Amino acid sequence: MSSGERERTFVMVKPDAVQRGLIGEIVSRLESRGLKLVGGKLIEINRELAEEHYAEHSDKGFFEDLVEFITAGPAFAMVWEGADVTRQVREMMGATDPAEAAPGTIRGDLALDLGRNAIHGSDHEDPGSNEREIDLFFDEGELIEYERIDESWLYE
Ligand code: IDP
Ligand code: MG
Repeated sequence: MSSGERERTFVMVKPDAVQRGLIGEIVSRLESRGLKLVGGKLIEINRELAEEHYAEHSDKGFFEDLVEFITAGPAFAMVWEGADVTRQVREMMGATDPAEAAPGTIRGDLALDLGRNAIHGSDHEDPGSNEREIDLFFDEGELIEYERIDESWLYE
C-alpha cells in the first residue's frame, strides 16, 4: 500500500437524504471510490443517542433543531474502511453548509441547506471520533472483515 494508513470511519445518510431516496447515490459514490463497506443498517435514532452523538454541539443554538432533525425519520448508518478514510470521506462530503460546498462533493451536489445536509461523517480533525462513533452505533459483531477482490488494483 502506497498512501495513508488503513482505518475505519463512521458515515451516516441523514433522514433528509433517506426520505429523498439518496441512500444508493451516496453509497455508490463511496463504493466507487474504492472504499470498503464493513457495516451498514437502517436505524431510527432516539433522542438519547442523538444527544450523545452530537454532545460536542450541546451548547449551540442549533442543537435542539439538530436533534429533532436527526430523530425525525430513519437514517442509514455505515462503517467504511480504507486508506486515510476519515479525511477522504470528509473531502467527498464537502463543506458543512451545502451552500458553500463545492460542486462534485456530496453536499455540493445533493443538498442546499445547512440544516438538511444529507450526510454525516466522523471528524478527521477530532482524533478518535471515528472509533467513538463506530462504537456508539455498532456492535463488534455487526462489522465484517473481508477482502474486496479489487484491493490489489486499488492500492499499490
Ligand atoms: P459536520 O456535519 O460537517 O461535521 P458540524 O459542525 O459537526 O458539521 O455540525 C454537525 C451538524 O449540525 C451539521 O452537519 C449540521 O447538520 C448541523 N449544523 C451545524 N451548524 C449549524 C448551524 O449553524 N445551523 C443549523 N444546523 C447546523
Ligand atoms: Mg462534525
